[in-house]
Amino acid sequence: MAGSEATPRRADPAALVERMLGGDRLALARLITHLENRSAAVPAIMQAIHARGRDAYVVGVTGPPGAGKSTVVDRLTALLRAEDETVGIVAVDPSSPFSGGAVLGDRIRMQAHALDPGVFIRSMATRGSLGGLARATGEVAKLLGAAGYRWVLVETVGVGQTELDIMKIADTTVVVLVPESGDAIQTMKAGLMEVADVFVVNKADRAGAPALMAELKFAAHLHASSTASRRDVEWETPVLSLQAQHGVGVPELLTDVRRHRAALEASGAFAARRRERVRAELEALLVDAFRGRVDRALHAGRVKAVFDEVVAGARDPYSAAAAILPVISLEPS
Ligand SMILES: Nc1nc2c(ncn2[C@@H]2O[C@H](COP(=O)(O)OP(=O)(O)O)[C@@H](O)[C@H]2O)c(=O)[nH]1
Ligand SMILES: [Mg+2]
Repeated sequence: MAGSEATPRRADPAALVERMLGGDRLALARLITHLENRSAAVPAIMQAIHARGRDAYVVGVTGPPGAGKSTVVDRLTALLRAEDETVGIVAVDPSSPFSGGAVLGDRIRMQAHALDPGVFIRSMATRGSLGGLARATGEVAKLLGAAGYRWVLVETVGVGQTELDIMKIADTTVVVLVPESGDAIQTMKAGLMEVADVFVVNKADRAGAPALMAELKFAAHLHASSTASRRDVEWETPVLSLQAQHGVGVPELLTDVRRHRAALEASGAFAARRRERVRAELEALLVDAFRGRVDRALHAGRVKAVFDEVVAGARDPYSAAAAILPVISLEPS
């Protein structure tokens, strides 16, 4: 078969990881594609990069479409690069079936950074489940850390539950709002308060910005005092005024992100949260593996027979579940 010599090497995840660690951007892009597509190589990739142990600091940037998230990410990247920090950017669009489509405009705007070896930009869209997208995004952030990027900026579109789930992978989450986003805020307020470490009111040149800032400050203060006793870090979400397009307020934003990082590290919350994330990741993998076994078992053999009995009303679901559990175990079958 033509090209058969090259194929094994290209497909070998360990070889791709080696190339990526040597600074090969194409290898990094291919590895991300594996993660995005949830290919069979994912476990081998994650195992190969695990030993590297380098983690990036992950900053999530979320908010409604058009709020200025990409502009904020672009400006933050410029500031970080001026300090010689390296930056990986992941733009996640759960609504787009095509990777890249929805963020084409961003790509064009990001062109200056795209030529910079200290910046890696990638857009991701959903393949299958949205839970899968959150997992893939977390793994891509790890991969970028292993590749040597010190900061990972994750942009997600929207303020729905999916975006909030994706934001769980971030160490610091920046929520970008604009005076026009009033309605979205009202419906998502509780969720936003939970997830936001820094609020940004962008397009502060527009009418309504001061009122929105006052409202957010009040809500952030209430939230901080009502949750004070059960929080792992002393932190009241600041509310910043920005004109991202002109870079106004962006240095202050970076300062607050770093202040939040310092607060997390000082309180021990940073390490505790990362441990909790790893625990949750393992649990999710096990639950998925078990669900896969259950699904397969439903369609054949003894287990299918028990299901059929329950469906026919010949047996109750509780005794059936108790009978099936020992059959479907996590031991190799
Ligand atoms: N008036 C005004 N427009 C801005 C500001 N920041 C960004 N924009 C514009 O808002 C539009 C949407 O920005 P973008 O960063 O793509 O938003 P995203 O969809 O949240 O990523 C673009 O045309 C930006 O140039 C700002 O501070 N003031
Ligand atoms: Mg954008």
